[in-house]
Amino acid sequence: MLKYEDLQRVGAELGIHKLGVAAVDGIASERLDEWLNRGYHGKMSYMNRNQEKRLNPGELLPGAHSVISIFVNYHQDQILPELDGVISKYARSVDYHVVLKDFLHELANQLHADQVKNLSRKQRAKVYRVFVDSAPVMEKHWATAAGLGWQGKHSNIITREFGSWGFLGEIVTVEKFDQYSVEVPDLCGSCTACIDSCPTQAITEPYVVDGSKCISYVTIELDPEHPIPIDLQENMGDWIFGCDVCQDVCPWNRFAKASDVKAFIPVDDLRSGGVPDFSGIDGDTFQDMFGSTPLDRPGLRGLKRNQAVKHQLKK
Ligand code: B12
Ligand code: SF4
Ligand code: SF4
Repeated sequence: MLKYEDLQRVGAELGIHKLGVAAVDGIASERLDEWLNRGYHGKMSYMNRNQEKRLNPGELLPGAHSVISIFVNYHQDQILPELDGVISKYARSVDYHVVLKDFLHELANQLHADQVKNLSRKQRAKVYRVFVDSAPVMEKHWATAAGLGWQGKHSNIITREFGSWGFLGEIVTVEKFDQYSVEVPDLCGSCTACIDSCPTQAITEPYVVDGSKCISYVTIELDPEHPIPIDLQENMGDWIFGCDVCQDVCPWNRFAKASDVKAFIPVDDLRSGGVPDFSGIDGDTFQDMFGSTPLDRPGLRGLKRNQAVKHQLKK
């Protein structure tokens, strides 16, 4: 049995901005099924796989009893130099998967000190597992269940303290807690700012995003071998990697605080030179400049495709 009080104490000592814990429960499949049936995943075929695991953490870790969820603020308030295209705030620094995994491993180690002492790495993996984004885990569901915040109408998790500029990560554990978190209410009220301002009308109804129409999807997830659909190109504006519009307009982000996590300070090349013209850069230079950042996902080919759309629009 783990203590809720220890979870909050260790989390605060490690500098994790928000954390909570939910008891494992199967997730109802209807909304995910509907989202997939409507084709809102586009070509993200990984969203259509491993549904048993996605809906039930017990399939990822047999005997799982609790899901600890963390929220780490990445907001930066410094203004970057003139850019040849805009890169979403979340992608200007070291890849968040690395940063969050470090937080999660440290937190999990400390919390399970008694349970895992003398255990090999393989044996530990039967006690707890950590996840950030890449595994089939419904991270927003668990963040809500762990009381970190509510799912806004743009579908991201919003916290009262930091708004929505934060990454999520989880520890799934076989341990039970002496106390579980309480969910917080939805505070969107009658606001519809995110829905009204989405450049591609990707928020088809409150809380539902058609991923295939989202600028984030076409600039990051859509394989560089595929051209961006023309109707979306016309509405991409200056975005060449990700999109922050629905979060920029959210009133809950007005009071966002700059993150104290040093790893989230933008990389030198973006701070000093801004976004380069990718057509003039070779693969090695790209790796040196941006290999440690999320820009490596679409890679140089993807960024060239995206920037070409922006250049075309300016003509
Ligand atoms: C696939 C994916 C995408 C896709 C699809 C987006 C989407 N909304 O699903 C694309 C590529 C478009 C994308 C974009 C972005 N993403 Co993304 N993405 C994911 C991923 C891998 C899975 C999300 C998922 O399961 N989608 C499937 C659908 C079914 O889930 P859903 O949106 O939660 O849908 C629910 C609601 O519609 C709800 N619902 C339906 N009706 C109603 C009614 C009410 C009243 C309520 C409350 C709910 C509700 O039911 C559905 C099922 O639960 C997660 C990581 C993870 N493993 O969870 C990151 C994740 C969600 N992404 C993240 C981020 C940061 C982004 C971007 C902000 C990046 C950017 N700046 O460009 C954008 C935001 C775009 C947006 N408005 O959603 C963060 C969000 C952090 C946060 N604070 O919430 C995550 C959690 C990654 C992480 N580890 O931090 N993403
Ligand atoms: S990230 Fe941009 S394109 Fe995607 S839903 Fe939000 S505003 Fe729309
Ligand atoms: S912009 Fe308004 S409706 Fe959208 S998530 Fe923020 S508070 Fe909710």
